[in-house]
Amino acid sequence: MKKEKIGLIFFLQITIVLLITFSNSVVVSGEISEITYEWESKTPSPSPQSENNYLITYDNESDRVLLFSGYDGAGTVSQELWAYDTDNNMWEERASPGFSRVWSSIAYDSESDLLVTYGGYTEFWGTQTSETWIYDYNADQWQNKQPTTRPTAMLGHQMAYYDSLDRIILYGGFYFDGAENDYPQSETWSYDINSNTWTNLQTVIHPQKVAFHSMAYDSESDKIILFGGMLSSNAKVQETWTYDFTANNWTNLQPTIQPPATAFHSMVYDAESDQIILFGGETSTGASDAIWLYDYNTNEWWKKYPTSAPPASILRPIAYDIQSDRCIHQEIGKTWLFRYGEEVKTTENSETSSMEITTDTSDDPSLDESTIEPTTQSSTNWYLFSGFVGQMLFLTIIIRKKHIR
Ligand SMILES: [Ca+2]
Ligand SMILES: [Ca+2]
Ligand SMILES: [Ca+2]
Ligand SMILES: [Ca+2]
Repeated sequence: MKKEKIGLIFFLQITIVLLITFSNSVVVSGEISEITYEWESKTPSPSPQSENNYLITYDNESDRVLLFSGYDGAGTVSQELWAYDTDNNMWEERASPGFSRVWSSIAYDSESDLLVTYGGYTEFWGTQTSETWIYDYNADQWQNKQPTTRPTAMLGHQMAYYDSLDRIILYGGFYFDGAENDYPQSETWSYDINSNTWTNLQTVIHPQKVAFHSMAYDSESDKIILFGGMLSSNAKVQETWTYDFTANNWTNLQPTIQPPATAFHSMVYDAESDQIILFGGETSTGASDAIWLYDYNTNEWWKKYPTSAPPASILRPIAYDIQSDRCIHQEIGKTWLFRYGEEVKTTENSETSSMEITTDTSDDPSLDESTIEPTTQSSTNWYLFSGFVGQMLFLTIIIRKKHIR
């Protein structure tokens, strides 16, 4: 090898290494991801005039939150159905079924793309029904399905859609005989819209005979989670249960920490974070505005402390919009959005490689650890340096070999 050639290669290598090293030391950008959980209030107009007792769910095919019925706080129970577009912060009134529902339950069957509501009262202490109605947002149509077999007329029961098996699961509820006697239920039923069939699943083990509990389906774990509820004695329950449809089996999960005994609360599954989100309800200290998260995989509940919250309330449920990763909650004149999840922030800082950020880990060390994505700047520099030393060594050997020859 000619001396000039070796010199040229050596010069080019040094220039490249210096350029790379220099450019990296001037601008170092990184991404910090942290877990955030905050409520945000919006004032869309028009909006539903429902203060509480509304039914709410999310149609994921149409990307709309559907809110049906509800009490206006001034003596009227609404017969309206409204659809909320989270992306555009817009409510739109849709077709009314011509009746209202109180202490009923609602679920969305994603395979059939239909909303289902079963049972409840037609008014406060009106007529107790055992009707199964479906609503199709796309066609804007209601239909009374009139299945031959069905659960008893009841109130305070809860439903959740078991996505993997395409069935709506119903548990609990009270039947009132009209003479001040209530008959709490402990039956687990499944409903298949496609065949319009209710089936009593006759589980051997099941939660207590509760009403006004809450249920949500964890799609990642393929399980329904149930928490809380009220007994016929009016006592509230502090139990976390799971239902597995394939095994047709309820299990009391007995986590070490749980929310206080609660009824009239609401639970949804945050698919983005694989967490169940519990909001509100009534505890021994009254109406609550608390947010709790439950992770089935670790069997742990954690209380969260957002800086703001909607007023403490009972029977003011939330729905989860998977496309926006937001929980939607309605108060007259206000629509509240809650988000729990990772937020990625871009930083531009020459100190990125040595930066350490910690967010609120006081109540949840396992979930709130922040991570800093590119902390590899120092190692990149180290690789460049090693490469440079290696090249120097290589050239020294070649020059030495040439001299020996
Ligand atoms: Ca739809
Ligand atoms: Ca279906
Ligand atoms: Ca899970
Ligand atoms: Ca989330």
